[in-house]
Amino acid sequence: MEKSTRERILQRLMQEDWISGQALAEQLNISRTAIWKQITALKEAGYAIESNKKTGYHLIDRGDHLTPLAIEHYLRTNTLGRKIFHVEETETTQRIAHDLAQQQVAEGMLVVCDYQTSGRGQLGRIWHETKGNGIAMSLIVRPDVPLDQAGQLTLLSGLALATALRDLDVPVTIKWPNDLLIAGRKVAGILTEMQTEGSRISSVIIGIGINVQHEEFRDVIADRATSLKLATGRTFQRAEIVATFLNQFEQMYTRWVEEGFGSFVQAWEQLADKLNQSITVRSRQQIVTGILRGIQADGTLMIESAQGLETFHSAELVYWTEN
Ligand code: BTX
Repeated sequence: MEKSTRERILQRLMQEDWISGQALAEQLNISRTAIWKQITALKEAGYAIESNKKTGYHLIDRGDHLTPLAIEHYLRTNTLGRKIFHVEETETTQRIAHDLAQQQVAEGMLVVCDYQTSGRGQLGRIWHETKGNGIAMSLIVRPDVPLDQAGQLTLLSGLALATALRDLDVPVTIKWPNDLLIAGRKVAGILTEMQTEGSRISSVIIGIGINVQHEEFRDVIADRATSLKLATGRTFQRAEIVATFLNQFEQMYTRWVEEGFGSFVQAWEQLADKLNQSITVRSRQQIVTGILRGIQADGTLMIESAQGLETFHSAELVYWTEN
């Protein structure tokens, strides 16, 4: 996607310590007045920029902006997230990603927004967001694997996100199949949805919601939610989290397409919440309580109950009563 003049100025400010208005004007082939107008707009958008008559402009603080430019700054991928569709506000990034996927956009396109007003969870549930605090993103992938393996992408994305957050010193665990927790509270959720063409996968939309800067939550989730800030006392750059996830996920995804999920089982189990502890599982057919023993090579959950070892392909671990 073409970078706007504003994004190009910001990019130059990120690359240089100080840069003069004259140099910017020459490099972007626009007038110094136009540069000055864009700098003013950037300041209004929350970027702290120092101006000096002699030395020009200096970016003091990048702020916590979830823009393509800010994400690219941390991105080390070849394909994933190299094209970003950014909107300030939308009902759900999943809808936009589904539409883009149908327009045949290439694998790796990321949809990201600053504020999602009607985020979707599983089974028609709601994913709550407050403006400017979280990350809501949807990644479009087109894996050439059999249909029945697509569900493993939920586990793989959870593993990549957990690994990325641990790289940022956040002690997350994974609640099978699609949630990330810190000390038993939900900090992130994953929703994967598939588009098919006959018996082929056309695309998988991996939707990820992460609570980052929240200091409180609305009543309905106050007993179960946490944010990176609440749990660690630190502030985070949301763009860095997005990019760190993509950097991690691209490596895992490439290996998964070639080799399958089996080689990720051990890493996944190391981060599994309640491994070897008692847990209740609810599937469409039954509710079972037993010991969580881990997952099989295809991602199926293993529970050791009074009946012996039981496996679950699609089910939910009961931590809270749903509302
Ligand atoms: P889930 O169905 O496992 O989780 C939804 C449940 O989690 C809710 O019923 C509620 O109890 C709780 N919950 C809702 N919001 C939050 C929150 N912010 N923090 C903690 N707990 C919460 C999880 O579904 C999958 C969520 C995916 C969200 C992403 S955001 C980007 C993409 N776009 C979109 O519309 N959905 C995905």
